[in-house]
Amino acid sequence: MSKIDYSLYLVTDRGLSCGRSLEEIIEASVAGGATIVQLREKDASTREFYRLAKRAKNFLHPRHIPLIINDRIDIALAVKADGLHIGQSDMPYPVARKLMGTQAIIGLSVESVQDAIDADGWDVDYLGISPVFSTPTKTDIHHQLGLQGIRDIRAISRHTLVAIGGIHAHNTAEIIAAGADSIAVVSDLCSAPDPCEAAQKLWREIRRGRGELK
Ligand code: TZP
Ligand code: MG
Repeated sequence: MSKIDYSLYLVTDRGLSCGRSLEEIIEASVAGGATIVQLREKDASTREFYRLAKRAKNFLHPRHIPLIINDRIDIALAVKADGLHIGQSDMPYPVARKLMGTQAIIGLSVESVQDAIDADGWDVDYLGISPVFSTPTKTDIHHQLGLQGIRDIRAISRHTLVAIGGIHAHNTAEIIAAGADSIAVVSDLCSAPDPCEAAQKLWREIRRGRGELK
């Protein structure tokens, strides 16, 4: 796959999708400009996750939108997803890289400057820096990075930085301006009454943060 555009990264959660299907959320978000999609379905059985991932891939592949699987390397391999996202307590990065191969996109969550320093010697494709702000979507994290945390990680990391956690249109521009290359969101798209419109709104703020719009 050619250069990956991480600008607007949808992370799915069917539990937050107000009864709508995964496809509905993905289709509408992509129509509004989502550039990459991660399936993060913590409550799905293996069979269910596999089916969801197959369907997502069938939709995304012809549109050249990368499909990333959260945590489940078996599912990522089974559906030939474009990549895998791992956290600090998931499969160690070197093992994941060995299993996924050199062409796969691998993203790693970091929650501190030290995590980012530790990742510097690895050829991860991006760092998910999290959580920028506290969020009801993920409650097992105690420390929020804030804008200063983004600046601190930007100052020491050579990697692409994808910010996640409590991100909405109102704080997107300042997150990008603080040094994040892009944003990942769960609830802002999955729970939006109109995910297409929500994605368009986020894109305007990404551009504003990049200094491309007033
Ligand atoms: N990792 C760190 S925060 C988070 C994840 C998966 C959840 C982000 O959810 P939301 O709804 O975009 O705040
Ligand atoms: Mg994980």
